[in-house]
Amino acid sequence: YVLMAELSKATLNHEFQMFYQPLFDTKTGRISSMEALLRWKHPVYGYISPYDFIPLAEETGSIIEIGQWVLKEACNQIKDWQSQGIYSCAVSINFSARQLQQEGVVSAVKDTIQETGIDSHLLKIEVTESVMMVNVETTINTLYDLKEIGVQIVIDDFGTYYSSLQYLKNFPLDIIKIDRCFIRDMVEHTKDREVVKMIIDLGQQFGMKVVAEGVENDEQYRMLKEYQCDEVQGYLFSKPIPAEEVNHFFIQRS
Ligand code: G
Ligand code: G
Ligand code: NA
Ligand code: MN
Repeated sequence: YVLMAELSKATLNHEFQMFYQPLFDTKTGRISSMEALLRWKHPVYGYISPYDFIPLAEETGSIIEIGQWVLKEACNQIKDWQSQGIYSCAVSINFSARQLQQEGVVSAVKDTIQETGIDSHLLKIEVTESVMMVNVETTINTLYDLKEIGVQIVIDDFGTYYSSLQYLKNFPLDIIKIDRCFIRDMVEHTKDREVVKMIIDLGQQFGMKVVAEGVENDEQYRMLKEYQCDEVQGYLFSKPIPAEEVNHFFIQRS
């Protein structure tokens, strides 16, 4: 696979770019935070989705270097938004399995936060259930260590894998993101709607904030407000966009 060789050069060649997708508070309608989403702008093939290159990067191990770049970039962006006085905006980054298992991941996060001088509460780390499952004991310890620094922990795509209530009970989670497949079907199907309601109630009972991802239409948004889901994210509000475009968004919406 040709891409494999090129991927290892991409960081050096500055071919990566972060996009940001806003999350909104359902009570105020304001931006609550941003999810940082990686894009690879290949000189020949154009934008390549993380779906296509993250698994590859996991395999080759270049995910570590890429992940470090993402972390740095996100922290710099937090600092940038903060210093522009626009908003004190939290940013979440996604961690893959190998990143979370990596030795020294906690100190890497800690060092980057210190170097950039941001408030650690403004950084969130998103991990899917399947990523958490890789090595449960180690994962729990790592997440506790990250939380101790002040970073917020998000469980992403919740409801799609084993969805063990054990995770919600034993893992130090701050935010739970309901997978977009339930949001997609919630208007038409009672069962999906009930799952959404259940996750919102359970998450909030456990003291977590609940986010619905993949919100694409008004009816979904209306229901989510009715069920008192804390935050929403999706194409209805904005797709992932470059940081410069987000600035404009802040001024409009907040
Ligand atoms: O942004 P998009 O929908 O194309 O993302 C596709 C997938 O890639 C999602 O599952 C998302 O979580 C993942 N992804 C996006 N950015 C990053 C990143 O910086 N690191 C990791 N590990 N995964 C990412
Ligand atoms: O796995 P994760 O939840 O991190 O994936 C994030 C991806 O979801 C991003 O790549 C983004 O492009 C995509 N996404 C964001 N909003 C929507 C939406 O409303 N509908 C769909 N289908 N995808 C979305
Ligand atoms: Na995510
Ligand atoms: Mn998700």
